[in-house]
Amino acid sequence: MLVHSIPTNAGYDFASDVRAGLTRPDQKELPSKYLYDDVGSALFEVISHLPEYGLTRADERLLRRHAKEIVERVPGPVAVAELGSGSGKKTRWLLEAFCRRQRTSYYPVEISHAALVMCERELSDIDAISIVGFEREYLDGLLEVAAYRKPGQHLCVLFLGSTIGNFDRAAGVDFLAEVRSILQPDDSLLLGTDLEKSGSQLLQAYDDELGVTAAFNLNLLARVNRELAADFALDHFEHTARINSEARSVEMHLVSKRHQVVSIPMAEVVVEFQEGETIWTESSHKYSSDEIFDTARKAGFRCEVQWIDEQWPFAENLLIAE
Ligand code: AVJ
Repeated sequence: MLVHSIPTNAGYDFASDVRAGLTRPDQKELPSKYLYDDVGSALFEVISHLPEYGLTRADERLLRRHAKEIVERVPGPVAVAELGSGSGKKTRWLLEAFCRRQRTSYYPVEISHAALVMCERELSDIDAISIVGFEREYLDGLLEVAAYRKPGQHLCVLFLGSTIGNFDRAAGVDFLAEVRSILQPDDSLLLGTDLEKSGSQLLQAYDDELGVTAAFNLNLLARVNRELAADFALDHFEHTARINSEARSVEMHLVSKRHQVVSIPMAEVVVEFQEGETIWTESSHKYSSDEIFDTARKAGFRCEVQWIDEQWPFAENLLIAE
């Protein structure tokens, strides 16, 4: 066992993204990737245990139940990269199966330092594993991982938890095509996708009774306060979840409860909010099981196998690079 971490080289600029998002003429927005600072990652971890939010448990069930078969279907020998490892808990079943087949290098790519540390700690006891974590954005991290590839070694990329859903459908295809461009034929991508379900089930999942998702969403404003010296009054904003039936997504917004002016010194901007105006912070697109075959093809993969959970509509899709 070896655990090693490559620290951040922050390839993003929080201040300019906040400024750009909050000065848009129509719908104000903040990019959802900023939900995951250390506090936000910890809150998401709690969300994944909520009874209303079945997504993570479905993902885990599928990986646990089918780990052996998934690994048998992945062209080897492989190094395993994971985009957004989170705590690493659900990856255990897969990595144990990989490590039973061969000694395996695992490269988690994760923007949250705390999540990366947790994941390394969680998985370091697996026999025949070596872990090198990259504190990077997905594509930057994957490019570095690909540079570590040994001759004859395939890459298997894990993109679990339906993070793909945060992109709209077209951007999702573009992202997968970018991943594909870093890969070689017969490399693989295990893609987790949340499937379509009823509006009421989605609204409960994204606006839970305890208010954890509300805290997760509001933490984004708290983060702007902490890191950019802003003066958002959190109790003047309210979390809400909305169904977008045209996009087949559920959206999170922060609603301004009154007319207000907020200054964000380190983004060099002052922002005015009307009563009822919202900041759009996340979209979570839901897929039909069929369209994933088409999505894969458009991005230069073929979807070889799909495993679907019976309790909570969710699919694990094994994509092979063509
Ligand atoms: C981690 C992106 C899959 O979209 O369901 C959970 C994040 N947002 N509750 C999702 C989230 C609100 C989650 N993903």
